[in-house]
Amino acid sequence: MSRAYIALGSNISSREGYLKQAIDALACHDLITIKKQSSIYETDPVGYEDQERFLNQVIELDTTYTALELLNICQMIENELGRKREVRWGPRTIDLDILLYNQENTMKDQLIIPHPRMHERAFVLVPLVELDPNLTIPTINKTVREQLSLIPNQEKRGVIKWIKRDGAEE
Ligand code: A4P
Ligand code: MG
Repeated sequence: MSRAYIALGSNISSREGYLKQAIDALACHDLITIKKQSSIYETDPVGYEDQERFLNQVIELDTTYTALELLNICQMIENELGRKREVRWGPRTIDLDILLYNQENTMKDQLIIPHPRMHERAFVLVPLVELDPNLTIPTINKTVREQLSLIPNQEKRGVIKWIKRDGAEE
């Protein structure tokens, strides 16, 4: 059995709906068991900034799929949920990134694990610390808590726990 962490992100309405549908679609697989879900965070866009704010979340799962099989499943779910790839880092119904797979270090054409930008991103580290602060990122040999403490406060302020309000736009 392998343990993986997946980051989810959406900035096209209904953002919460897309997060939920993606988690449900992963949970449908017999060989995947979702163990934990972080809170949902509303986050300022990073990289390409001229776009709507994201909802981001991280989940922990156990699986007997290989990392590549898991990537294929994630990409199928992205396609089913209407993901279009027009602008790099641009708006998306759903993005599913594999952050960690056991403590493996993988660099293939289609798959890099740990995700190469995870350690720079408050929108990944904040929810990940919530799931397990002592998790190690093997490429930098630091725990996620240690790594989050190195992120500038200004970036952390762009990651706010999201609370659903009745009637509000999701
Ligand atoms: N790929 C390689 N490694 C992985 C991995 N560990 N997990 C390949 C998933 N995919 C991986 O991804 C491009 C290619 O990366 C895939 O074909 C896969 O084989 P993509 O999902 O098609 O394109 P993308 O999402 O635009 O690229 P990427 O690299 O996932 O983007 P990032 O770096 O994740 O940035 N701001 C906020 N606040 N919240 C966000 O969620 N997301 C992005 C996307 C930018 N800014 C954001 C957010
Ligand atoms: Mg992606």
